[in-house]
Amino acid sequence: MTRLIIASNRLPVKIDKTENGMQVTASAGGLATGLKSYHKKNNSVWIGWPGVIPESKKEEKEVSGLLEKEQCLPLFMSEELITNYYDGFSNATLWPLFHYFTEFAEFKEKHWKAYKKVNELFAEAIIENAHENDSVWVHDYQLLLVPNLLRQKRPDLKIGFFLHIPFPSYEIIRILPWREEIVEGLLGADLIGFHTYDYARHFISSVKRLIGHEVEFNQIKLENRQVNVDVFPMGIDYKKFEKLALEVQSKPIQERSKEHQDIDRFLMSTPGRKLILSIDRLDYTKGIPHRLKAFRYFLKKYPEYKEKVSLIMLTVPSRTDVEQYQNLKNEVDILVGNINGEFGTLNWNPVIYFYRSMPLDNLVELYTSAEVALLTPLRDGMNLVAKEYVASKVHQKGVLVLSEMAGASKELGEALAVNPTNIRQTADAIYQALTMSDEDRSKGMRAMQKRIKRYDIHKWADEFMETLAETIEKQSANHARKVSPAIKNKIFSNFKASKTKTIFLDYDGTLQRFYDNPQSAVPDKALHELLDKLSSIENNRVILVSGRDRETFDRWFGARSYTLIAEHGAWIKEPGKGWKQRKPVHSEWKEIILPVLELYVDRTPGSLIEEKTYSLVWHYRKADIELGALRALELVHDISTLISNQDLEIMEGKKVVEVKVSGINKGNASAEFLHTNPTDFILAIGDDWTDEYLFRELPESANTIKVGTENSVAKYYLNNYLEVRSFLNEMCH
Ligand code: GDG
Repeated sequence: MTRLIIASNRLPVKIDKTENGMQVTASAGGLATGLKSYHKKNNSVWIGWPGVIPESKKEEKEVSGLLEKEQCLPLFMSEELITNYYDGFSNATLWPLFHYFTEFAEFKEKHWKAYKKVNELFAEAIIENAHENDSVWVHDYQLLLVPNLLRQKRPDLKIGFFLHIPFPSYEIIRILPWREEIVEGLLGADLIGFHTYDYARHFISSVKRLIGHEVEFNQIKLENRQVNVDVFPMGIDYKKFEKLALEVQSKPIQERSKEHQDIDRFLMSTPGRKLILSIDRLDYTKGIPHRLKAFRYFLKKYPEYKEKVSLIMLTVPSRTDVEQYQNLKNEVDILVGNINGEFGTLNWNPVIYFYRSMPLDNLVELYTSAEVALLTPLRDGMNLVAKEYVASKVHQKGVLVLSEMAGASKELGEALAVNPTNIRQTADAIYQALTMSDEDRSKGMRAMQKRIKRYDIHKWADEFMETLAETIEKQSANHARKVSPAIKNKIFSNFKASKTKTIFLDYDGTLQRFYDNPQSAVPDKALHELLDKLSSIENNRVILVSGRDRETFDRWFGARSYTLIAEHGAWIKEPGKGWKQRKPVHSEWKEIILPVLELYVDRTPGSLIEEKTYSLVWHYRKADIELGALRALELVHDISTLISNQDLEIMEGKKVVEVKVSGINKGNASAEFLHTNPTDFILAIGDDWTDEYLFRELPESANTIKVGTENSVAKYYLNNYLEVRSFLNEMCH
């Protein structure tokens, strides 16, 4: 049975060294609490840092022993590694950058080195524990390099990755000196999950722009496999919060916790008193100063709420050694002091401020008691607190004011959405929340509850794992078509045994790599030698079938002993003879189409026009990848209306749009050739969709090979032009 290995920076439990020895306690935070139950019920192992640095081998053993009971494996790190990898690269580089706080991001080589080192340690620990074909689920920004490190050494593993924080726009990620390594690191995974579609599309755009891979919908096409990118908005353990909320609310007042009784007393001391709640780690991404300013503005604008409303703010200490966090703490302390000083009375504090963490029960007491939750991060991957608040509002008596910059805002559409930097808007949203009718309040709450109850943490984890399994299944179905040694041997022995043989080969992308400028794709010496060798085999005909213009083809191959079919089948040249046209040319249409293409060249920097006898081609390989694709769509649309009454057609190839006289394609040119030159053996290799005409027209017995893993009618595939060359080289022997 295959197992699941989970890897994250922290384990779901942490070890504390106390006077009474080592203690195991649950880790706080969304990832740990969320995945814990999934981990327990499945046969999985969780690898991560245990939160302690053992001082001896004996202590290490003790920690490992304690964790074994929790199905956890510790990854120990030295103090120095933690400082540079965790405080350094993870929290002083990636965290600020990925949350758009570019001014806080540090770029230090020593941090990067430690980050690489720790990612290697994680990969090694996973590899040591992974059986063949196990699944591995890697989590979060501290381990971005792990997927590729695993892929290099253990391609048998099923590798999933989930990012819990935002993936920023390309304009941000491009700032990072190690941006390519980071993106390549992630591409080692089979499936990469994000909380929202925006993060997924930013990632895809970065892959296209930084590495240049092709993308089809949410599939990234690598040379030899595909990476699936998908959206899985993380949920919470809904039932747990619902149950706890019912429990704390149904307790008679005198049996409630001391903290809960304090809240009750506070609320009852003045008629109509209400609590607004916010909970977050004290982090600059959470927008705490903006929130306080909005609350101050609210008190100024709506003075009738004095002594009626308090903001209860639970801020959990976080990364306290880091300067920005210390500065933030000072700023928050001052703001809270100012507001309480300015507005407070003898029996009323406008802001009730806690700088510590609380047990879960107390957290739920706060959720159930607060009429409004005010969650206003400047950036937040998801924000689970928002969902926990909604789940805890079992009587629907609450309103959520939520920043539109939190991933959760995508699912919690009934919340009052605010731009957290807009102080006035946030203040008005607080007012709106406090004055909302019971009916509107419960309608909104019910709708949100229904949604997050269905897509809870269990569903989230199950869906991720199911998608990972499906991704692998698709990949293996695809692999079945890959030219394996057995398929190769079959083709080679047929080739040898056949009396007459014919090989159709496309040029660009099949025998040669793509160049930004198509004229640079000149055949190299090795390619000439290969083609000469192939065509010198007795009773073997080699035909190059390309979309290229005949002048270029003539220059490159005119003197060679093989047949050339140029311009998608418009021209044919037998060895030692001249070019023959397959259909009379008409070219009046070019006067109409050329100015349109020129307009597109002007509007798309980097693109260019190529003129052939039968066609006009707009190349956009050198243009911005997204602009090029967009303009190609527009161009096809514009031209379609222009050519409707003419004998023309549009072909979209790889980074080209070609307008050509219709009824001419690689397929009918090759069929015509075969008609006059019958053969016992056919091999055809091509990479783009113009080659599909060729594959389709050939008899069923033909050996058709597509270059690349896209859908094709070809029987088999090879990954790239290098594999094609080595396949053909082997065939010559
Ligand atoms: C990252 C992303 C994403 C908080 N204070 C206490 C406490 N908590 C619990 C909450 C909640 C969790 O911690 C916080 O989760 P968030 O999602 O709000 O924020 P991050 O810690 O920044 O998490 C975030 C998340 O990963 C998951 O993908 O949503 O965007 O930044 O569960 O209840 N728990 C207890 N005492 C506290 O004082 N017991």
